[in-house]
Amino acid sequence: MSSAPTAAPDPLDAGTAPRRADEPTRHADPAPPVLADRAPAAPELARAAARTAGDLLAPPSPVRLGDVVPAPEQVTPDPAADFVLLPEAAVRVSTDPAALAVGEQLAALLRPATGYPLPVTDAARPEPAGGIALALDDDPALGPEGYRLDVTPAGVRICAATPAGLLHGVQTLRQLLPAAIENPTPVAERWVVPGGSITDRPRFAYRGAMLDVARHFFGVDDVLRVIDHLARYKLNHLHLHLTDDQGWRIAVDSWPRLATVGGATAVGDAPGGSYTTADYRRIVAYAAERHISVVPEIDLPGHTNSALTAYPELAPDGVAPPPYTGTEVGFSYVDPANERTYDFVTDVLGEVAARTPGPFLHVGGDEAFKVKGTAYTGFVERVQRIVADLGKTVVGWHQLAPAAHTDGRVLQWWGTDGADPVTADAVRRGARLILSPGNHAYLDMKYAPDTPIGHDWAGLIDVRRAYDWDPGTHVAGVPAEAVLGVEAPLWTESVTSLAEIEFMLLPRLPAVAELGWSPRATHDWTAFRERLAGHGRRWAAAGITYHRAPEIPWPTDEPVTAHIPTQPGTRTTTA
Ligand code: TNX
Repeated sequence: MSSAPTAAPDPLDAGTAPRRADEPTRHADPAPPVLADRAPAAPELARAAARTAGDLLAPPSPVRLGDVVPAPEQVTPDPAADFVLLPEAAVRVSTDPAALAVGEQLAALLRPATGYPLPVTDAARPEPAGGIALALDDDPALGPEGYRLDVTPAGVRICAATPAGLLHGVQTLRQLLPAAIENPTPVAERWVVPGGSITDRPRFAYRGAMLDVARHFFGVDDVLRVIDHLARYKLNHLHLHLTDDQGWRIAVDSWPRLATVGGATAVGDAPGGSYTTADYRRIVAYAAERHISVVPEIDLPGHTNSALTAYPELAPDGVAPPPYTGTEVGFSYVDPANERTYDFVTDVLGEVAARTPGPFLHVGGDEAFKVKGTAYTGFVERVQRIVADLGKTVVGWHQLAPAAHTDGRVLQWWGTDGADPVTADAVRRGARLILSPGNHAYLDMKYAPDTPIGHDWAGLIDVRRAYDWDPGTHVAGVPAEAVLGVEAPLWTESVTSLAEIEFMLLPRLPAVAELGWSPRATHDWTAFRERLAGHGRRWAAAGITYHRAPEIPWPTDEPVTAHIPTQPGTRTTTA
């Protein structure tokens, strides 16, 4: 740059050092945290001088303020107000245990790569003071999950009405730092945050992802890592598909053989497994710290072969079927004409509800091909009442639609054709929808014909297809007000490892997350693919696997560390 100084400024002459011609005067007072009632000590002077020298030579932030996924509601950049995080910075937080927990999470996210101590302190009115302030204030305009982020040379301030809003602001701040912030060990980097303000809040209340832990079992640590990915993109629900023909994955004290017998198998020859009560509580608590609610699914009345192997009394013929490790669907069911089935449902849902702080219980209801007509709707109506009696809100796949309405009921729509009069009718009777269109949001679909794992029954889903739909208008006759939100399900017939989970989630999960969070006015494929491109570098730095989808302009300097599965994980064919 022609205006760059030819001689290094005198580091101890902060006040008179020459400025670059393009350097605004904003840094004239870099506001070091100097106490007013005493003369600054030599180390403070040296730090202030070094900071000024650094500013004079510094390039602007490599990230623009709007480079955030999901796109924020309102972004006002101020290129004259970049902030640089320095080693002595602290995280100051409102005096509130949940807000302090968010402050601790922020510090834990920033410490590894910066190597800075980043102490977390509480204050009645936290001020940035050369660091980061997280302030709870009850600006009603931000709503239960919104936040405001202000970046000035003096520091970063995130305000929200709730700890959840603060955490969303933290995730935004994380994306505004250079990608090296994701490194697990310290790196030499100028930790600059682009100046300006963001005001942000979600379009939809429910933003989720589903992990099928029944077809293949994934241990607690894998689930916690998936929760981290959800939190990064401001999702607030993790739906766990806990039971299916191939395995029962949650311990139930009153029906112990469900886990010990029903949990022993998985698709193909893969090992089975199930979560103990303590495991499940760990998942729920880890999610709750990230303001994510777990939605447990017990799939009924179909998809129950594993339960029938454990308790043949629930089978229509009373005979235990052989364990099932294939991937066909629709053949198994608990007997809707047997009262013992309702004891089973009441006990299982009761135990799961007692361990689940969130409001929702998911009861499946899909592909029960052998339970038809009034046998099916009668069963569903009884199950809906059981859930209501437990004080929970029932969620089910949209096959529940023909059953009678019950207060608050939520249908998860996984259709591929937005003309669905049966679902639209259930909405007219009061149901709300979670949208998971099979041909846009199903993350078990292949990206392209040569994707080594995944299905294609709902078509191929590249990143653009995951992004290009509008939850507010997708199902005919369903107004946006009836849409609770969106969810991206990952079925795991062909997915066998954490790396494969990540390969299918990334980069499509952020696309669905943006549909759930961002105002429709920000929807723009060209802008999205450019914003998303910078995330490859972040995932690589964090050791996260992702698919280098060809339609995303990934930076070419990025090290390609991503693992791409080469072994097709599917060991059997899918229906
Ligand atoms: C349909 S979607 C299913 C699942 C399969 C999935 C595979 C739904 C509610 N049921 O049982 O795993 O397709 O894509």
